[in-house]
Amino acid sequence: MKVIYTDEHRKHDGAMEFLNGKLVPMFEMPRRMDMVMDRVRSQGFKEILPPQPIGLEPARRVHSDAFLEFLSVAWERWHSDWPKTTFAAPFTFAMRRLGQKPGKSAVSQFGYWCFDLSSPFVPGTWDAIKAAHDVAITGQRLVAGGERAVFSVCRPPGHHAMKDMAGGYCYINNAASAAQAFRDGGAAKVAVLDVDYHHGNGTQDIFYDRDDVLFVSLHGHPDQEYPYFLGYAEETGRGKGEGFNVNYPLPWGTGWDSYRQALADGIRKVEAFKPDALVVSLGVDTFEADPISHFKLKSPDYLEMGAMIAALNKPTLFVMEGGYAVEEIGINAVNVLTGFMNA
Ligand code: OKP
Ligand code: ZN
Repeated sequence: MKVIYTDEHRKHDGAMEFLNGKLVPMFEMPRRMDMVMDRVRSQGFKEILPPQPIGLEPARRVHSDAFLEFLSVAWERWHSDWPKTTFAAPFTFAMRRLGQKPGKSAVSQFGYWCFDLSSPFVPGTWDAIKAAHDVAITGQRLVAGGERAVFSVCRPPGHHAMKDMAGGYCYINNAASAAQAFRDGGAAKVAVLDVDYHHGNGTQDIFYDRDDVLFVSLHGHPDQEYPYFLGYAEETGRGKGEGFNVNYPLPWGTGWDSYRQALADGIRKVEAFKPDALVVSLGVDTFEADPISHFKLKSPDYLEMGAMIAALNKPTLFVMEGGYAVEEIGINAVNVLTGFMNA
């Protein structure tokens, strides 16, 4: 399996985040991808390729122009208002239903284009965002060109990024952009299977009205877990998209036995949809030792997960999302790929 990777992600290092009433060092850190790539190399993956300079055109198909414009100038805007700071995040959030528009100040713009406090900007953030998207679409093009499967080592992650909002460590939705790129490249139907511990609210948002992209997500129940407002089983799609959004909210403490049953059900839904391509939002924060999550998967379970995904027998793009047990993130993520390849 080819692996797409670049060191550009290192430029994004967000320092601190709020977690349950405390300001703590950010869990989403560059070392995560070092651990993934160490494992990729030690497990003998030979073809590690840099991304092509794809640019933002694919992202424009799933995000608004004004939102992408914000991301591209967010750090400069912040820096000109607050030159003595090295970290940008909102203070307040726009109530868009009242029709507000973003104001001129950086604070106003951050509050308009972000839905939470966990997508900070530092000087290199935009470069890392663009690189992660290039990594995703480079992988997508290889799969569209005939590769059985490719692993796009994206950082920052993407599945919380909505059409016009950043949040949850995410800015551009790499998996959604890749799914759309499959469509634009001629695939009639694409499925996105999101196995990250957190609900892929951004991907759901982007495809909610559509019947050409099936979104299936397994995640911590929103009554208990981030992002708290979305991810319920009742969210099944809207308009012609009705029936093409499938959520499996699972309680804290979920282990492989019940996870496997939900995954098998989700995989049956993907199979029935008969997609031409599959995008996997690959988060391994379902791991028992993950510091911000509450599922109980063990490292060997990820081998079985990979084998179950392989049984779909679809051209498959793996897009890296979450996973914060840094010492084991490489083992767990690469176990999915190994299980897939050995199936
Ligand atoms: C990103 B991904 C909860 C704080 C949550 C954001 C979590 C984003 C997860 N008190 N912080 O889906 O792995
Ligand atoms: Zn997650």
